[in-house]
Amino acid sequence: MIEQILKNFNINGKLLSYQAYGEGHINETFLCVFDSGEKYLLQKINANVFKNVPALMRNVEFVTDFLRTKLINSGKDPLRNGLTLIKTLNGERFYAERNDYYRVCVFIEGAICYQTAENEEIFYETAIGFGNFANLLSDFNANLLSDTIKDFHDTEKRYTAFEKAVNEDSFKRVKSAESEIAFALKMKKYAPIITNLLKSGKIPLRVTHNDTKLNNVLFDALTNKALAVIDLDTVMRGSLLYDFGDAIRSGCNSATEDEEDLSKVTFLKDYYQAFLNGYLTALGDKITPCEKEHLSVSALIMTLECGVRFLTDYLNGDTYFKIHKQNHNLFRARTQFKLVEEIERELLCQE
Ligand code: ADP
Ligand code: GN1
Ligand code: MG
Repeated sequence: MIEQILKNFNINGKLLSYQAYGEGHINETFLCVFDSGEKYLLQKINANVFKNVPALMRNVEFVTDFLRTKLINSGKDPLRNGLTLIKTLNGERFYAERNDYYRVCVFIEGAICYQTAENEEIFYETAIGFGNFANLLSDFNANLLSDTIKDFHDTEKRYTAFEKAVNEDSFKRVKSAESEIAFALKMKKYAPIITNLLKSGKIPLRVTHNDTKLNNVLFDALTNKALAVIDLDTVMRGSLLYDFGDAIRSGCNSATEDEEDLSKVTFLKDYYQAFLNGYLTALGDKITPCEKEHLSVSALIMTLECGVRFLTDYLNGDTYFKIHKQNHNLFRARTQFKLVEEIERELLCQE
């Protein structure tokens, strides 16, 4: 099956082996090794999540082409410092079969990615990676990009979907998540902050990554320096606060996103400071005073939003995020809410 799909792409040689790869929650990813020694990643794009795959792949191509020129101009290796798409034999960006969509990119060798930040230096480097990414895209024409997921980080709309899931209770799971639901509702006051700043023009709409979790940066395995920002499916117009807040959500957690023992989950304030330093260094003067002022609250909002999304998916019967065990989305929601509590106490109460 995988072999047949790969035959549609512009790759020389014979497939030797393939294996499922990575820990993403959305796409299905396979590492494919050819007899030439070349390695590629084949991804089945999640068409349940991304409703318009052709538009998504156009975005990815726009962005990777734009970044490639910049990388070459600054003397970097575009094959290692960015994603490189392989086209199909027909020159298309993806291959479609029935309602399934596949794409292939060059596998970046000698790279690692982290599921949790092992130390502050790694998280500082993550900030350099995402900060440089934002900086490089700061003169990219945002109007070229389609919204791959409408209202992706509109936290208020995420609450609307959550409250609908609670009211419908289609899977009779509300009872088992009463305290999490109550917590989410208590925190609802934070939901409109970023959306209102954008609506009133107090902060700009930019081209942002929108999924700045730790495992979406590849590191050079030898130097441990940030190598490439990957997972470009959600690159579209957004706020810098989305990217900052979501990175803090994923990297300042002392445990994994799905840790069941909440006593292991704490918000790492030193890591927050390390990320902040790296992000501000990489962005230079590209950040506005109003954005800067809202960085700490964005950490709370993005963590809350993610928790609400996990909880909504739990209530809706786990149709969005891949799950690997029973109650997986509920466990994920709990870690996010524990972090929210701590972020509020550690970052916001003293302001
Ligand atoms: P998802 O949307 O499911 O998170 P990603 O595009 O992030 O999918 O890919 C999943 C994982 O595959 C990443 O976390 C990373 O470990 C690995 N990966 C993705 N692209 C590459 C690449 N070009 N080279 C090496 N590893 C990659
Ligand atoms: C998903 O694709 P992945 O695993 O990098 C999700 C993010 C969530 C994240 C939570 C397109 O990211 O929005 O923050 O899971 N991506 C999409 O781990 O919904
Ligand atoms: Mg990913």
